[in-house]
Amino acid sequence: MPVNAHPEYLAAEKEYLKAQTLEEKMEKLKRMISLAPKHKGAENLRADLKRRLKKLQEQIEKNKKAKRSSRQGIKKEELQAVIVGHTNSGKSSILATLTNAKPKISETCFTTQSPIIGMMPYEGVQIQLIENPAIESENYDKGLTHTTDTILVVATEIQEIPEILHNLKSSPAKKLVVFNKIDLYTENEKRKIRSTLQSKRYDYIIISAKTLEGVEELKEKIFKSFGKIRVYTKEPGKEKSEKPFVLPKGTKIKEIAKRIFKQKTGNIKKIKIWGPSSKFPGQEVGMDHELQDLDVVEFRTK
Ligand SMILES: Nc1nc2c(ncn2[C@@H]2O[C@H](COP(=O)(O)OP(=O)(O)OP(=O)(O)O)[C@@H](O)[C@H]2O)c(=O)[nH]1
Ligand SMILES: [Mg+2]
Repeated sequence: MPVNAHPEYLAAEKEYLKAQTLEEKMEKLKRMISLAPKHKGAENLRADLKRRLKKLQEQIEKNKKAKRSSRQGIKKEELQAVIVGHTNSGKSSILATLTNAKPKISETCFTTQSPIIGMMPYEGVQIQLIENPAIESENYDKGLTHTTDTILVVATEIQEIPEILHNLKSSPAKKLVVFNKIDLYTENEKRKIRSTLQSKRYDYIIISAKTLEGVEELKEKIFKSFGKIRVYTKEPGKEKSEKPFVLPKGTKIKEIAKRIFKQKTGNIKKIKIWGPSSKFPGQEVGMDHELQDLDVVEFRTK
């Protein structure tokens, strides 16, 4: 110890070496600088610490910029969910199971370093899913959680959930708890997990990205979380459209009519409906009829 450093300085140095993120490192380094010996013999040490601090600050700024530009590259689709959770919880595995994306999956921590996008087809609609890097890493993009519709909170232990939800408090998105790696538990343990999740009143689902248990139900829950309905249209005597309209719950027929016929809704002579909102197949209804998920509407113009 040629510069006769104070024990407090040495303790700060230890913490600095243990720090996980760049922000944490910067904080500890600032403390080291404030505790560094002030005498002339320690001049080099002080200069070195300041150099390190400058480098760290530059690195942090660079990462922030990269994050901003990577987010600019993500165009938000109409229906979007972001996958959030600790490292190794299986976020990439879930993304790979549900979408066309091919993220790297590995047992080593912090494999995903930037957001990864995938598209999940679900009964005629496309849902955009984004894996956010681990919540405890410096690559985690909090901004994504503010603009998305739904957040999939991935956890493999009950205790993680409240802490992650707390972190997401400022986000207006719906939160769906996805308890992953359920294949690692016995039936008895599973029952306990289920009843705990229930008692905490989480909107939750238990899955295994490995055995695919619960994955179909997860897709359905993701779609339902958006609070949207799918409505197909058909022309008289023809099959229903391949792609549905995706509309807010409570939408009335006139909204679809406006989209299809623009100013010419006056040309519509007859409206028929099949599906959940109809009393019987082909029921004749008016413009104010409220639509439900999976309805089929037929407009007759003459
Ligand atoms: N047994 C079991 N293992 C799983 C399951 N899902 C993921 N894994 C394994 O858990 C490890 C981590 O999976 P990833 O999907 O890479 O996890 P991640 O959350 O994306 O992790 P990072 O991107 O590194 O933060 C891998 O070895 C996966 O094979 C599961 O349902 N059951
Ligand atoms: Mg990953």
